[in-house]
Amino acid sequence: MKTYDEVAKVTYEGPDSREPFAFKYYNPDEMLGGKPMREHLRFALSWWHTLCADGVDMFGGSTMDKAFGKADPMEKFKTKADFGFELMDKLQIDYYCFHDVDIAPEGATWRESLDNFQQMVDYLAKLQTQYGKRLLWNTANNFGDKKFMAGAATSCSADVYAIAAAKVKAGLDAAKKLGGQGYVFWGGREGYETLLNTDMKLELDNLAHFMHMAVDYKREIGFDGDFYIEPKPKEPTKHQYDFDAATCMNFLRTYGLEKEFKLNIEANHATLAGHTFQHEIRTAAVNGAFGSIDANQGDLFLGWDTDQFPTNVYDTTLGMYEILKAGGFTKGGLNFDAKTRRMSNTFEDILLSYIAGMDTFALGLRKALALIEDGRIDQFVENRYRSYRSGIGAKIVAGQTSLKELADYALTVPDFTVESGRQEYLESVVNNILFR
Ligand code: XUL
Ligand code: CO
Repeated sequence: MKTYDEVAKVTYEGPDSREPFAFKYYNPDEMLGGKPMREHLRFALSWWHTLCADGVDMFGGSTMDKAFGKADPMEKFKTKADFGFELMDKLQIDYYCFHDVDIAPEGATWRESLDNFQQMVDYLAKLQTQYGKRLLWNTANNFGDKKFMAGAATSCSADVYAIAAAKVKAGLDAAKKLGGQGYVFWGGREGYETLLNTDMKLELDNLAHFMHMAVDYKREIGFDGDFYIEPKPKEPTKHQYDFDAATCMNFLRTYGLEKEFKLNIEANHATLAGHTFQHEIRTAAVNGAFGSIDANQGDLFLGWDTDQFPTNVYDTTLGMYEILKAGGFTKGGLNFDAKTRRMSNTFEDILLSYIAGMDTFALGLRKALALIEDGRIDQFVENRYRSYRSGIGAKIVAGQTSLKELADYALTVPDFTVESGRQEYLESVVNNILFR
């Protein structure tokens, strides 16, 4: 196998290729369903997992050195950035995503941290122009530092609330400067461990005020990216306020924020909430809030966020099917919120993992388009609900009937029959498309 440095660019060689550092399914400029694959998929590299995570887990230290041979903090982060852009270039990835602390060293004071951050934003701006890459979204890490132990916008401390706001303000200024396509709010520690010490109503109201202030600031500076909430049910807190897509929609509607936010759906967060990836995308879409995706997969035997690179084609096919049905991405994309396993600890593994993840979504896209073109699934669903297209059903859909009229109608129905849902048949249709 080649070394990292020997791979100049990962290109498409097709499904018969045995070259590890080649795409088997992702052919960026191939036109599919009216647009190039790269525009369907809008892949993004995650700064935190790719350039910062070094294999540390609860039981052991790092297995990979990501200091890039630099001791000086600013030099280290500049080298990380150089490496990140080179990597995107090798992998033909057009976008990237970061938390504030992923791109710049934290100083001894907030003023110093802000200064470092702003210097690094300027540095990224130069690299973006040089490499022709774009920012999909950025966010604030308002959960890692000790001061955020009780949350950020739901902290019991007003001072912590203020520093969280300062970090989001700096993030929005950066998003505006870098031409970001979006800004993400993941409620890192916005939740609780026990109600015995928690004023839930105050925390939720404060969180809503925070979001409204962010919307006001976005308008004030003319940032035209999308705002996303990223649902997650648990971890780090036992109960997160942004549990799943439906809970987030309820929060947004309760506080009059639903027109200002979309959702960033993460596959591993969906399964932690006891939902499929498809369920969460569909829920976002039917609520008019489909925005972006954090592409990864979990391990269904484990109860935590393993953030693995996606390799399950069944899931990416059904995920891409939902995304296509939702109209595809506008400002969102597929951000690999995924890290190589602790034992996959070489830079070659980073390339191989991205290739695996990108190919799995590319294959998912091809198969999802094939499912739609095949038509059996869509026709089945359309036919299944045909009773709502005429007569009493059409009146129900139009909201033009009443309990009284339906009660009278029910008396005229000779027999109440429901056709088979044909689940196993439909699952075999998916297999037929996948494996031909
Ligand atoms: C955490 C997670 C985050 C968000 C951004 O589980 O997914 O990395 O995507 O803060
Ligand atoms: Co995520």
